Amino acid sequence: MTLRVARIVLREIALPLREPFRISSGVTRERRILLVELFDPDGAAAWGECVAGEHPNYSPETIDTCRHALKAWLAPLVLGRGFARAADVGPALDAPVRGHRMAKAALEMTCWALEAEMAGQPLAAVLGGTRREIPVGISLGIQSNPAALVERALAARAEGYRRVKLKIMPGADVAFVAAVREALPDQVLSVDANAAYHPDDAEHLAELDRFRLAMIEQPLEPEDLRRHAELQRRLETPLCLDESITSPARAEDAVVMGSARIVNIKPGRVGGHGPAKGVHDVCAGHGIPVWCGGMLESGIGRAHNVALASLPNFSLPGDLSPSARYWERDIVTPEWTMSPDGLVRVPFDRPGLGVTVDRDRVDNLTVRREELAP
Ligand code: OSB
Ligand code: MG
Repeated sequence: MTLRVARIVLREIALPLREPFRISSGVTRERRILLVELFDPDGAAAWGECVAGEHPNYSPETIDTCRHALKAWLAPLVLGRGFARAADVGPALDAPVRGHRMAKAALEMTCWALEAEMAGQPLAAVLGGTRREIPVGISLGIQSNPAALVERALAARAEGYRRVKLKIMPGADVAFVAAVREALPDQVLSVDANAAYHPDDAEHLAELDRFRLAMIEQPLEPEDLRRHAELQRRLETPLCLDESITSPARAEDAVVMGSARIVNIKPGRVGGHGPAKGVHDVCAGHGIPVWCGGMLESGIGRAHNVALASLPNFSLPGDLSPSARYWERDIVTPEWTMSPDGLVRVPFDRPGLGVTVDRDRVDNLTVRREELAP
């Protein structure tokens, strides 16, 4: 079976979040989402989603740089060409194009979905996944005061989440975490700084050690593995890296240097499912647990993340919240749900993504559509 892409449809949809989501570097109220649809010459089709945000506040890429990269450089490398398997697509994109990992991931991941569709297999199986259900954690945005955060953390526990992650930044950290820990003495808690701190803040960050956090995620700037390693030596709490981990080699560097004891894997951040599997394998080889991060994806991106998170070393709860946490209504059926004990079921009983894209709803939300062909 050869993978051939005869036509690519890029669309931008606008999907308002039910609640604004604030991280240290900015707030998101509505997601502008770039969707990718691939068609093989015989009519098989598959969907994927680009995770880039509207502003370059998480990574240098944005939805607009991704659209440009896909149209100008990446789509022409795939259109009209045959691939023996989806795993060959990533290397074909990497050879002539540096960086632009989120744009590459959108195309590469959709090729994996197409391979799964054509094989009549669930994407999770094609990726090598084994887990039938995955524990779910929630990521709570920065709130205006500790009481507001406590309220949301209590609601999250009541919903059954296996882990509650609090976004922090200077000025919204120790007092906020203290209040939540007091209200939820036994809940698995973690924090995520999205690179808001400086190496000089080590002493301040050490104040978090007393809250028994499962991890502190990405305290320092993404490039700086060495100072993460120095910080880890000063802290009891494990560090987890997100933005810093851009490839399997970088994951290996981080682990060997002692910059992280846990790794967050987002396939969109590392260039797709192929490199995400590579990061997973490197970490497994070093005894480093991983979990699947989220980028406020629609139900399409979530399908890809859930499939990936079924791989064996995803032993910690992922940011895989159900559709209703983000959207009034998702763009897939069935919508993503979570069991009362905080698990998401991997759709091993259906081929491809395991969900159906609601095409009418996507059409209604589309603000821009472009068709690419050889
Ligand atoms: O750092 O994990 C992050 C959202 C946007 C940008 C960065 C991050 C996040 C999240 C969202 O934490 C998690 C989710 O999708 O539920
Ligand atoms: Mg993060």
